[in-house]
Amino acid sequence: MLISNLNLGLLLAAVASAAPAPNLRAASVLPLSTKGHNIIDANGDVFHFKSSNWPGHQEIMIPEGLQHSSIKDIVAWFPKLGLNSVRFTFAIEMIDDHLANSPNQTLERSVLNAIPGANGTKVLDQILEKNPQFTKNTTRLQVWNAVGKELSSQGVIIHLDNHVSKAFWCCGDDDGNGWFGEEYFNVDNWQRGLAFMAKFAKENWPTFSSIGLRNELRPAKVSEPVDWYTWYVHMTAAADAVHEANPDALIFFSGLSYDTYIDPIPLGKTLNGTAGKSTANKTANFVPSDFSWKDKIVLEIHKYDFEATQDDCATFKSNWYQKGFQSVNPNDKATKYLFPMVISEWGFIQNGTYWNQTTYAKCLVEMVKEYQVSWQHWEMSGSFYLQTRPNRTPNTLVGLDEAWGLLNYDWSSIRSPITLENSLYKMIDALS
Ligand SMILES: *[C@@H]1O[C@H](CO)[C@@H](O)[C@H](O)[C@H]1NC(C)=O
Ligand SMILES: *[C@@H]1O[C@H](CO)[C@@H](O)[C@H](O)[C@H]1NC(C)=O
Ligand SMILES: *[C@@H]1O[C@H](CO)[C@@H](O)[C@H](O)[C@H]1NC(C)=O
Ligand SMILES: *[C@@H]1O[C@H](CO)[C@@H](O)[C@H](O)[C@H]1NC(C)=O
Ligand SMILES: *[C@@H]1O[C@H](CO)[C@@H](O)[C@H](O)[C@H]1NC(C)=O
Ligand SMILES: *[C@@H]1O[C@H](CO)[C@@H](O)[C@H](O)[C@H]1NC(C)=O
Ligand SMILES: CC(=O)N[C@H]1CO[C@H](CO)[C@@H](O)[C@@H]1O
Repeated sequence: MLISNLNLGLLLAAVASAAPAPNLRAASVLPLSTKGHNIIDANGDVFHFKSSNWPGHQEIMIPEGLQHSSIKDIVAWFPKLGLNSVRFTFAIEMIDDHLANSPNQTLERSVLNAIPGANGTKVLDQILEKNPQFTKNTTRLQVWNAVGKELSSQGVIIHLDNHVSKAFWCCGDDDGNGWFGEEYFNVDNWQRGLAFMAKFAKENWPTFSSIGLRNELRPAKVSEPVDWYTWYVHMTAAADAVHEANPDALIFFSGLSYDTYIDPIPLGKTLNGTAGKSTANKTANFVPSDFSWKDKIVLEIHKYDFEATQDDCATFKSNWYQKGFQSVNPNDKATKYLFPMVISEWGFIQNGTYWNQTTYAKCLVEMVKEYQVSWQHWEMSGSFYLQTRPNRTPNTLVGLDEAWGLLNYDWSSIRSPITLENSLYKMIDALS
């Protein structure tokens, strides 16, 4: 963002007049709730998430980047880039370990179990050097707590996202994390973990606002039946658990097929089971007034550019609209229920040219301008501690660069200023 002299002047004036600290300002807009297709803050004003993702769901199960930078410096990037919030991703495995009082939760065991040998020792030493408030015995949850507290003290609104059950890169077909009842996706542990984190965040982080029930649900060969009826049963039960643990939190509902569509919910379609399976002939209807959390429901959708789109923006928008944006259009006769929509993942390679190689970046901005929906960019991270992907050779890479990250490899500066000027900053402007 170009900080003009005028903005700088205002900033200095604000500092001089002892404006409330960012933490108090941010916390004072909470809790959030919904009204029709809007998210509204505690003062009744429309609120938009302008976020980037900060992953913490991979093998080590602590937020990425701590071997390169202090928590304080990483958190400072959010306001510096003009973002008001973070989508903070976690694994259910972390809560399972915590509740089992596992010895593997310490920083030392977390790092060395994930990266055995000298490479792991080096990462551990770097984390402790950059963040000397921790020791080898600090637990994952203590690290999370420190990060959440720093986000709160710098006024960054916190949205938690349950990204996976078993902690590794998300998401692939049949990777065990994709659908209810799949190899790692134990439904009871998932609901317990969501409730735990919603409560933990409420008790510890003044700027905690919301939680996403599950990232990118997707088909699986061995799991409960993959259908909207099953979605309804488990997602509404999870929302009950979250709401009981933290009645203030917004609850984000993702759709099917890697969260690329959720239109049956705003359209009020019957949610069906699957012929020949245990859900055959079963149906449900997602009627918001049925739920005690009716004013906390937010829909989320993801959009990437896998088809390298060259569509003009009118085409891009009308195709995408059909996937769930009926929820934010009171004038659409097909819309049965209004809900706020959040584009909870979008992004692309930050290499200085891709933003203009397809129409994706430009059309996303137009979509946000037209429908005034919140968004959460993928992602802040310049690199990962390690990343294991089932279908890649080698499976595991230590210290992998993240070419899509807003930050560079060692999290010390912006990776591609021209890309930011033509995407992230325009997405911010689209909501001002
Ligand atoms: C701790 O991690 C080690 C190494 O991965 C594993 O063998 C052990 O079973 C784990 N212990 C618990 C209690 O999870
Ligand atoms: C340690 O990491 C480097 C890359 O940073 C890699 O080349 C090497 O194979 C790793 N060693 C082990 C034992 O995994
Ligand atoms: C970590 O815990 C172990 C076992 O309880 C203890 O012996 C050791 O002194 C602790 N180390 C630090 C740095 O706190
Ligand atoms: C469920 O089945 C009914 C009847 O066939 C159909 O009208 C409806 O569109 C189906 N729902 C979804 C979400 O496809
Ligand atoms: C589902 O409904 C069909 C048609 O009414 C019926 O033939 C079938 O037995 C039912 N299946 C189950 C599992 O109830
Ligand atoms: C950026 O990435 C795109 C997609 O991979 C590629 O086509 C393009 O050549 C890259 N640009 C640069 C400068 O490397
Ligand atoms: C796809 C796209 O947005 N292309 C643009 C790339 O930049 C040139 C020059 O600024 C524009 O004319 C293109 O429309």
